[in-house]
Amino acid sequence: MQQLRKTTCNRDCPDACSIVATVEGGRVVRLAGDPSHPVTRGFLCYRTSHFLETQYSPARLTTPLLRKGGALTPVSWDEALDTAAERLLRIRAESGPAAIFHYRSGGSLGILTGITDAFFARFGPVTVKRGDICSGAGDAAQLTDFGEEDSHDLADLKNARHILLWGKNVFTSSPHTLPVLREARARGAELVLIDPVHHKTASLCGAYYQPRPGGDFALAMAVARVLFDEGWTDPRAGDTCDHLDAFRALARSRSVAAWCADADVPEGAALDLARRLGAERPTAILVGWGMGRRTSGGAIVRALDALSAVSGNLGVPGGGVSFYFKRRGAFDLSPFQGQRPPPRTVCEPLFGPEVLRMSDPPIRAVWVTAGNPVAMLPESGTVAEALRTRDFVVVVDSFLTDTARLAHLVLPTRTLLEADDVLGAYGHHYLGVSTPVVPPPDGVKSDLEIMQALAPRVGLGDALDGSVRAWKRRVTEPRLAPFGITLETLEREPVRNPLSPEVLFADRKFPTPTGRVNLITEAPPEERADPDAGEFPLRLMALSTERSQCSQWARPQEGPAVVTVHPDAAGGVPDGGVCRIASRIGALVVRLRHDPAQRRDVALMPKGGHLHDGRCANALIRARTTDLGEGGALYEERVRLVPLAEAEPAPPAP
Ligand SMILES: Nc1nc2c(c(=O)[nH]1)N[C@H]1C(S)=C(S)[C@@H](COP(=O)(O)OP(=O)(O)OC[C@H]3O[C@@H](n4cnc5c(=O)[nH]c(N)nc54)[C@H](O)[C@@H]3O)O[C@H]1N2
Ligand SMILES: Nc1nc2c(c(=O)[nH]1)N[C@H]1C(S)=C(S)[C@@H](COP(=O)(O)OP(=O)(O)OC[C@H]3O[C@@H](n4cnc5c(=O)[nH]c(N)nc54)[C@H](O)[C@@H]3O)O[C@H]1N2
Ligand code: SF4
Ligand SMILES: [Mo]
Repeated sequence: MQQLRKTTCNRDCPDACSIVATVEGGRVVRLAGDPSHPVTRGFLCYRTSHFLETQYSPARLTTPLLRKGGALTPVSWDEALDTAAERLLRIRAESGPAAIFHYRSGGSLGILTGITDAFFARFGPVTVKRGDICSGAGDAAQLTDFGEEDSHDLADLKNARHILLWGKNVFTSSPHTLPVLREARARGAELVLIDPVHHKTASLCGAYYQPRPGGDFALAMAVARVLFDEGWTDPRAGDTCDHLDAFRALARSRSVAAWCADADVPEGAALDLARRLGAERPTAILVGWGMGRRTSGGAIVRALDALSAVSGNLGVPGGGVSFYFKRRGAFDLSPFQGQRPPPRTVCEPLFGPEVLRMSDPPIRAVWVTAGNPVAMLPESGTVAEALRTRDFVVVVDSFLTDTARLAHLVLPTRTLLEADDVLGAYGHHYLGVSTPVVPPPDGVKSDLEIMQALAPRVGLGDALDGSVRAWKRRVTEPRLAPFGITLETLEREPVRNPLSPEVLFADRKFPTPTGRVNLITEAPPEERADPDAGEFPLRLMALSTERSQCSQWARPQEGPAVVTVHPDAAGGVPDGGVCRIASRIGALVVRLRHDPAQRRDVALMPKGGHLHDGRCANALIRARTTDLGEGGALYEERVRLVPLAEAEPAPPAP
C-alpha cells in the first residue's frame, strides 16, 4: 500500500520546500513538491527530485568508521563514541578547550543541528568559526546600513513596477521565486537582470546588463549620479538617511560615462536603471548571494542599499532591497548558546591557513558538522593539509566526502528524508517541520542523537537530554506561542513567520545607532593593475549548478569538470576539447565548452566538484576574505587555459 508523507527540505537552499514522499513497503518510491504549499506549488528542483538515488546509494554510510592502522574501519557506536570522548577529554586536559575546533556548515538548515553548538559550548567553550563563506559580506553590508537584515514578503513582488535581479540566477539557486516573478510580469512588472554571467534568468527579463565581474559598484554609482542629476531622488531621503551629502559627492566624483566605462556597460544602462528606480518606482531590488563573494562584495551590496534608500524604494510595497530572509527569526536559539564566549575563532574562508597557523594552543582536534570544507572552502589543498595534520578529526556525514576521507572518525548521519527538525527559509517567510518519511537505516544517528549519546561520556550528564519533540517545542514555542502557533500548528500547515513584516521598514525606523539608514560614503579601494592579469586573463567563477547542492551531486560525476568560456577566450581549444585550467596555486584537467553569450574575461565552472577526482574548483582558488563580514572572495581568482600538448606537468595531488 502506498502512503503519502510530508516533510520539509532542509538543504542549504532559499526555498525550504514542502516535500510529498510516496512510501511503499517502507521505501520511498517517489518525491514531489507539495501542491498545497504556497511557495513550493507542487514542484521540486532537479537535485531533490533525483534524491532517491542518493538516499538509496550503496555509498551511504551506515556504520561509524574509525581509522585503525591507517584505514577507516567499521566499528560499533559504543567504540566510536567512547573513542571520541576519550580523545576530546584528553586534548582538552592537555591543551585546553581552545585546541578543539567545532566547524558547522549548512548541510542541514534544521534549527536542531545547533545542538552541536550547545554541546561544544558546554564542553568548552571551544574554538568556533567566524565570518561566513556564503553570505558574510552581504549580511554585514545590510546590517551596517539598516541595522537589521530581512526581506520583503515574496508576495510583495506583485506590487512592484520593476524588479531588478541584481546578480541572481533564480532558475538554478531559488527556483520557487520563478512563479512569483512570472506572475509579477504578467501583471505588468518589468524584470531586469544585472549579471556578468549570461544564464537562463536573462530569458525572463526585458533587459539584461552584463557588467564586468565586480563592476556593480561603479554601475550603482552611475545610477546614483543619474538619480541626483535628474532629481529622481526621494525628497524625504535627507530625513531617513545619514551621510546623504557624502554619498551624493561620491556619486558625483566621476561622470556617468566614466562610471559606466569602469563597469563595462553602456551609459544607457545607468539611465535605464535610474529611470526604473527613481521615475517609475516602486522598484524591488533582489540582491543575489553570489555578488557578495568578491573582494569588494560588501561595498557592492552597500551601494545597492543606498540606491534603494535614496530613490525612495525603502519601506514601500513593491520596493525594498531584499537579500536574505531572516530564517532563524521565529526560533529561540538560546538553548544552544553557552554561558561564556568562545576562546577564539577561525575565519571560515581562511580555514586552511588559520588552522595550520594557530598556536598557543595549536588546533589539535576538529569536529565537522554538516559541512564538506575540503571541497567547499577555498584552497582545498590547504584545508586538506590542515585536517591531515591534526591529532583527531571527526566528521559527521552520510557519505565519505573529501573531508570525511581525512577523518580519524566518521559518524553516519541522517539524510534530508530522515531529518526530524524545524526550519525557516532564507528565500521566503514560511516555517516548516521536517518529519522522517522513512526511519533511518540501523546504525545511523542524527546530530541530536549523537550529541545526546556523547554528553554523558564527557561528563555533561543529561544537559542535552529531551525527546526530539521536546527540543522542537523548546525552540519554536517561546517566540511563536504568543501568536497562538504551536508545534502542532506548524506540523499541520505552512505557517508564515508572524514576526517578519510584509513590507520591511514601512515605519521608516531603522535599528542603526542613529535610527537612520547608514549610506556608504567611500568607494572600495581602486582595483590596482592586477599583476596576474596578463598571465591569467580570466576570472574563475565557480557557481551553483542545478545538478548539485554544493558538493552533493544528484548523480555521481565522471570525467573532467566542464569549464565554459567565450570562444574568443578559449585560446584555440575547441568546443568540447580537453585542456588544463591553471591558477597561481593549482591546475585541473577540464573539458571546455564555448558559449558566445559569455564575457571574454570569465571562466565558468560548477562549484562543488570533488577534490579526490580532480574536479574541485576550490583547488584553484586562494583563501581570501571580502571587504566586510569576513566572507569568501571566491570569484576573484584569475586563471588561464593551457592546451594539453604544451601543459606543464600536472601539479602533485593535494
Ligand atoms: N541548484 C543549486 N541551488 C543552490 C545551490 C547549489 O549549489 N545548487 N546553493 C545554495 C546556496 S549555498 C546558496 S547560498 C544559494 C544562493 O546561491 P548562489 O549560487 O549564490 O545564487 P545567486 O544568488 O543566484 O548568485 C549567483 C549569481 O551571482 C552572480 N555574480 C557573481 N559575481 C557577480 C558580480 O560581481 N556581479 C553581479 N551582478 N553578479 C555576480 C553569478 O554570476 C551568479 O549568476 O543558493 C542555493 N541554491
Ligand atoms: N568556489 C566556490 N566555493 C563555494 C561556493 C561557490 O560559489 N564557489 N559557494 C559557497 C557557499 S554559498 C556555501 S553555503 C558553502 C557550502 O559548503 P558546505 O556547507 O560545506 O556544503 P555541502 O557540500 O553541501 O556540505 C554539506 C555536507 O553536510 C552533509 N549533511 C547533510 N545533512 C546533514 C545533517 O543533518 N547533519 C550532518 N552532520 N551533515 C549533514 C552533507 O552530506 C554534505 O556532505 O560552499 C561555499 N563554497
Ligand atoms: S533544494 Fe531547494 S528547491 Fe530543491 S527541494 Fe530543497 S528547498 Fe526545494
Ligand atoms: Mo550558500
